[in-house]
Amino acid sequence: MKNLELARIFNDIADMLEIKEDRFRVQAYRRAARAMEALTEDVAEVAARDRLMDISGIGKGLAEKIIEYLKTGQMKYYDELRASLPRGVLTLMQVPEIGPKTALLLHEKLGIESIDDLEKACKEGRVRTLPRMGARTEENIVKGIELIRRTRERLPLGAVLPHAREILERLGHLKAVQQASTAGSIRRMRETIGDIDVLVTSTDPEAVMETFTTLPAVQRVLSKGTTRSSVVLDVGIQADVRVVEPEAFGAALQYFTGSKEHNIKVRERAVRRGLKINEYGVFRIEDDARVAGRTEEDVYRAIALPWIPPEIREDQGEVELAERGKLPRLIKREDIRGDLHVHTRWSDGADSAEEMVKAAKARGYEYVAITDHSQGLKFAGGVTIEDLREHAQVARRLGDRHGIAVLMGCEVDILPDGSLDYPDDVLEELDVVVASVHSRFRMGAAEMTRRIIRAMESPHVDIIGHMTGRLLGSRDPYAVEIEALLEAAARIGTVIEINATPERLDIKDTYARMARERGVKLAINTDAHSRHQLRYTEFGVGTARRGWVEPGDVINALPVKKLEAFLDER
Ligand code: DGT
Ligand code: CA
Ligand code: CA
Ligand code: ZN
Repeated sequence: MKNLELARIFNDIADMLEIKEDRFRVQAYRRAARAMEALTEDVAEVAARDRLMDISGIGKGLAEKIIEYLKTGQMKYYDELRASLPRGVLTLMQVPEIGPKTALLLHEKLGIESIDDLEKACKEGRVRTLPRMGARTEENIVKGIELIRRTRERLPLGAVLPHAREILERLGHLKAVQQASTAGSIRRMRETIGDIDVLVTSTDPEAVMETFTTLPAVQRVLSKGTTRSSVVLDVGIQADVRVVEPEAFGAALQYFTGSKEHNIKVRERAVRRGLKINEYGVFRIEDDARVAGRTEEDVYRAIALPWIPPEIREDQGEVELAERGKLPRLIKREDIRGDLHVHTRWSDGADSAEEMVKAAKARGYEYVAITDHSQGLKFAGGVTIEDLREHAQVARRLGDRHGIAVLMGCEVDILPDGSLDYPDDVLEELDVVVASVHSRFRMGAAEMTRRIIRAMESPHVDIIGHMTGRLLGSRDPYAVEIEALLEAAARIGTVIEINATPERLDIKDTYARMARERGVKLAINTDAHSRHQLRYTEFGVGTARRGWVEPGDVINALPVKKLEAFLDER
């Protein structure tokens, strides 16, 4: 699939257009990049059906560029832009601290062309000689460089899962394949993935490996055998496929799903019972007889445990709880009855409110909240008070028309002092208010914590959106006192969001668990900026499950009447 490649190219084009200060087209290309990221289908197939322009954010010009790239592997416009800029400028912009102007300046004044050059210049104190740069800037740049180096080896789950599914599907379609599953961190829904692990059972391992190593997405074959092959996919991640015997499928699945720490616990437990567990099965130590292995349930049963969901196999107390029959009843995707954080073209979304409402209905939701950005957030198309009131009327009619409850809301910006970007009387008129921080990320932890608690204390704020502000691979969470925030949320009754956008997953799994332990209610929201992104819910649910979250903890698992009653009471 070329979807992510195209997303990267469009993002690069947007970066280069920023240097050229072509505001309007920057937006268009960012939107197109998001559309490519969110597209579940192979873009080549959409192109083959001549339906590219049905994708939100893709017009005629962009569709032509996509087709050009699919046909020739090149995009002239992209190549020309690249050629028109000095070497290295685009690379420098990968560093979170560096915008287009700074990148150009660094190149012109200091001759910096690479990230290594930049790091050296910072450490030697040369960057501070430039206008508006100081020792603090140098420190922040070095931190930014460390962040990209630290995360570059792993990719966000959201970028990897479609590829893993593609592999499963292609192999699963082979006649010679009986069972197929992902294993490893993908199956555990970790937020980032080191490599893709896939297991299959097959009567014809050679055919499986031939298909696997020649998939269109394979860039390089690392090894090819009959029981195991490894490749590198063109998105830059390794994938391993193992073929195992049907009698051992459950044991192999348990073993390769991990985590390592969970498996150590499980193995120790087996040994205490005179058993040995490995990827081939569960065996009696005294006579090596196999007692289990065909299914994972059998493996866990052999050591007197119920099956444990992969997302919580992290040795964080799950084995002990399983032993006492007290495992949580983890939330499932089907439990989610609506989305409470959705953007439309009224601010920076790619689709109209009506399209979002229809898409929510098509997912089987009972409700959806329209929550565009507030007035002060100019770069994200913040909505004026007058427009907001008009939108509210439109939104309510949409609900009747499409047979789904449409809640009118907003994502109100939390200003640096903790006050909100709409006055109280405006917020009061809305059904649901998400409040989030979008500026001044660098204040100290105490000040940031006070800022967010002050927002929670507003009687109109229902939900705190993406509470730590992190972007996987490009921005660390802001300094905040998580426990203080969760305790305030519990005291005040504020709902905390699990933002399901794959680069955010904010709050993260461990914080979600801390939240529910304190009785804080959660909302699993996509923050969708196009109708395709409503599917991000699964990543939020994965994060919630890793945080031991049950349906009763999540307000958008409530039926619509109960949700409305909950919001009214607040
Ligand atoms: P990743 O790929 O870094 O995102 O994380 P995982 O958990 O997928 O790790 P990976 O791919 O190295 O191995 C997959 C699973 O296989 C791992 O979760 C547990 C199991 N495994 C791998 N190597 C070992 C090992 O040396 N000892 C044990 N007990 N288990 C292992
Ligand atoms: Ca792995
Ligand atoms: Ca692996
Ligand atoms: Zn948002």
